[in-house]
Amino acid sequence: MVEETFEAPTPKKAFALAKEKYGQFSDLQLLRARQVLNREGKLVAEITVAVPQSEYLASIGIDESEALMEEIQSLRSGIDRMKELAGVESESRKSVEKVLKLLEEKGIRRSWMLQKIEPMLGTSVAEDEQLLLSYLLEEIDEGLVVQEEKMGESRVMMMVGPTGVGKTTTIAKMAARYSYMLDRDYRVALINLDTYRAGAYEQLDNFARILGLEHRRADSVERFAQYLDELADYDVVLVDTAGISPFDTDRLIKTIEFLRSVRDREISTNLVVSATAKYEDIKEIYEHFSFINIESAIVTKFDETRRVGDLIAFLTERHLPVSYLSTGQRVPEDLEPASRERILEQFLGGIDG
Ligand SMILES: Nc1nc2c(ncn2[C@@H]2O[C@H](COP(=O)(O)OP(=O)(O)OP(=O)(O)O)[C@@H](O)[C@H]2O)c(=O)[nH]1
Ligand SMILES: [Mg+2]
Repeated sequence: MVEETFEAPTPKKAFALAKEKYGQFSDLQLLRARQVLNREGKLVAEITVAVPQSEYLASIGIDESEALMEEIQSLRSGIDRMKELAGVESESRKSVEKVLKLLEEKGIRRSWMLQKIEPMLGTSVAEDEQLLLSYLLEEIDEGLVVQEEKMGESRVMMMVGPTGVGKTTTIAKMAARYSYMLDRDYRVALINLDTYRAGAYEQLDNFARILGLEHRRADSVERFAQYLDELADYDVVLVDTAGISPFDTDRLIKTIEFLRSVRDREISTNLVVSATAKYEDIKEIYEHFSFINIESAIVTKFDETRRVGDLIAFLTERHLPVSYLSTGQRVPEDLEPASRERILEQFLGGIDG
């Protein structure tokens, strides 16, 4: 695939530009969408798409075999470089390999670890398995960022994420938590932007009724802005959104438009991810949502797996703060503010034994 980036005042317009140019291609994938400052310092929408290489080359009049030769050449030099590195045989290689393998099986990425242990190579740390393991675990510990629960300030919190991860359940838990489980009773209201799935509104509405919470359904950008205005006196406004798969560009753009429409109120956007997701999936999801300024990750289904290495690997590499852990289906009990100890404990289960 060949990538190209388009810039426009809004994501919709940027995607329209991509469609105009590549709409007739057999495949057009949206890879990334984000907000950037352009050369004039203006906030603009930037969208990166990918199209099939052969069609792209044909469209600009290049023979594919030439391009292929170039690629092979660059691969060759890469292999030569790897051979060189492999030649640097040392005492510590075996222990390094053993520790890398152990953590790799737990989900931590080899490339990340290699980068971290590079300064240790050739020192005594690299020759001692236990020391090396502790060193890497410390690096992981340091890389994990936890966001403290922010109470006491009026907030609008939006949950975004793929379908079925537990966005709505987490909102219900949070609504209860803020309403009556903390130091004081916070005024909580709910807004639902999920107008796609049948029953999405009702799922939360039953719960809102039991707790006596204000709950609104916003089916347009204007309504959303209006409701936020009307709910300005509330301590916490929780916004539920439709699940978006990484292939669903239209829904993503709609969610972004909702966010961009509100200028006078800051919205904290939280990416809801499942602890059971694989590294590549989390990465894809995160990149998909990168247009939106993600403030924190909320990790759900923490009860369903002990293998949280993929998640940890991603969080530490991106320094993405985790705010809450969802640890089961029970509302409201199964929600806790994130803690590094808790995440590491889950990760370490089984490593020592
Ligand atoms: N085991 C476990 N199940 C969970 C957790 N959080 C949510 N679930 C379950 O996951 C399922 C989907 O939850 P929802 O809250 O509807 O997910 P959603 O992200 O709102 O889904 P869409 O709106 O369809 O995108 C439900 O059966 C929840 O009970 C959790 O932490 N652990
Ligand atoms: Mg939902």
